[in-house]
Amino acid sequence: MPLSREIVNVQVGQAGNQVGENFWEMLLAEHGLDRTGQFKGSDPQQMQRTGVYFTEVEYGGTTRYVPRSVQVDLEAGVCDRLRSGPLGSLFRPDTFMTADSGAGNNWAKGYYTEGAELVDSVLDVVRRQTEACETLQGFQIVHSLGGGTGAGLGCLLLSKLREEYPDRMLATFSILPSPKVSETVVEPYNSLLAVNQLIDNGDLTICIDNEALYNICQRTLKIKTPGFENLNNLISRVMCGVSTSLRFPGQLNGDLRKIGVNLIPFPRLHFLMPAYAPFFGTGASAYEKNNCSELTKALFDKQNMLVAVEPRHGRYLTAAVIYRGDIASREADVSVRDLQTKNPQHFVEWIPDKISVSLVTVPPVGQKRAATALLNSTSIQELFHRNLVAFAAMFKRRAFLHWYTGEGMDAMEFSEAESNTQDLIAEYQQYQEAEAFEDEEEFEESTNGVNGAEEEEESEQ
Ligand SMILES: Nc1nc2c(ncn2[C@@H]2O[C@H](COP(=O)(O)OP(=O)(O)OP(=O)(O)O)[C@@H](O)[C@H]2O)c(=O)[nH]1
Ligand SMILES: [Mg+2]
Repeated sequence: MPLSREIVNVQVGQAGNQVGENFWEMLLAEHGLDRTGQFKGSDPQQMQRTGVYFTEVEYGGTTRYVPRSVQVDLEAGVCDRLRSGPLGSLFRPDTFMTADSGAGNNWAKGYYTEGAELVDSVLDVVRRQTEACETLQGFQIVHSLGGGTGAGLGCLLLSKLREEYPDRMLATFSILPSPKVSETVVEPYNSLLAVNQLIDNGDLTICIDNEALYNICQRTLKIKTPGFENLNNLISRVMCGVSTSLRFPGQLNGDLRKIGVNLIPFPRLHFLMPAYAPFFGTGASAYEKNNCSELTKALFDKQNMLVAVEPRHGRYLTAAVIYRGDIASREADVSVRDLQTKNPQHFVEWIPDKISVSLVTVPPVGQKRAATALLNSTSIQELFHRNLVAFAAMFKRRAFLHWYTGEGMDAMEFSEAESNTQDLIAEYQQYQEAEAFEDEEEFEESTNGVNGAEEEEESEQ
């Protein structure tokens, strides 16, 4: 078996563990594994790189593939359900780390008090996993930003991992709250405090916006009142899509760092918007033929994006597209190029090869062809703006602040989170407006520079 560059998955809090359960279920199916982690598939491609997410274990004469994952929560309920559910026997029993206190929707409890008490034992479990790796590529944290545990403890873990593994990639699948899905009043506080941490400690933040998921479920999938299981199914598809080129042999496949290198022109601007195609409702055939250019167009359509912003308000800095199924490389390149030449105003001109393309022949289970994109669009500032407005309205009056200061937090940290987010928004805006050459003078300087060098060469001769 070829060398797998391992990823350690850490799922934190209710959303983290519920999404995580769905993700592992889908991953099992993609790799031909049953719910106990035994291979039942027929395609050798399924087995080649299982080592990225699974550890191979000999157990009672059979080979089992065990998720390289740690399940964390400050209350036991969700993890207990996971353990007694259909995937209960899949995970290593000693990788569940729970407490009884809960974080009660309070970021400060997750980051400073209750979470801080649990974090060292979580790191011990993580370390046991990393020590068994040959070439660890990095971590992925799955969490929501609206509650106390996933957001607070999730960010605390991120900063500890940054300290202990400074040269490994830290990716997060971060779920942003929407009033359409949840009405908890302090969510804007929790999510902005989390974003503040993610800006400085994350390498790759894949933003998933419950608002967009809800809209896709209602408008495209025609589900009247979407539940978490519906939302989480969409998230898992994207998580599988994004990691396809890490998990299967194919052209241009790589690792988390390669994804980062191609997508992130400036370290703070690492907030990516995922898109997926095709989404299909019940009744529509999963086997519908979608040609490559239709898929590509759909990925850059607002309706297929997992963040509820208007992409036309911004410009794309970079993008990565991952095609699955029988799509030819030439076909993919042409459709990506076409899209850019037809819509040049939506792409910054000063990054020439901004869309990277990967191809994997293995399609998702139940589909013939599919595509996933990670978009680095300056329009994501609208997501942070939405959060900032809700945050500022309450913070101006210091509403609910005592719950946080009661855990030892300083109001200063709220102000810092606010201004860090304002700065981030301004940075996206700055690069959105940047031209290849700011004015004619700069353009001439650059061309003179070239001519100047030539002239010099000539005079030397
Ligand atoms: N997509 C999705 N969102 C969820 C799910 N569960 C909760 N959320 C959202 O996540 C936010 C609340 O975070 P939770 O994950 O429930 O909280 P927690 O991390 O367990 O933190 P506590 O406050 O300590 O319970 C809200 O915005 C919810 O709408 C889920 O299964 N899927
Ligand atoms: Mg919880």
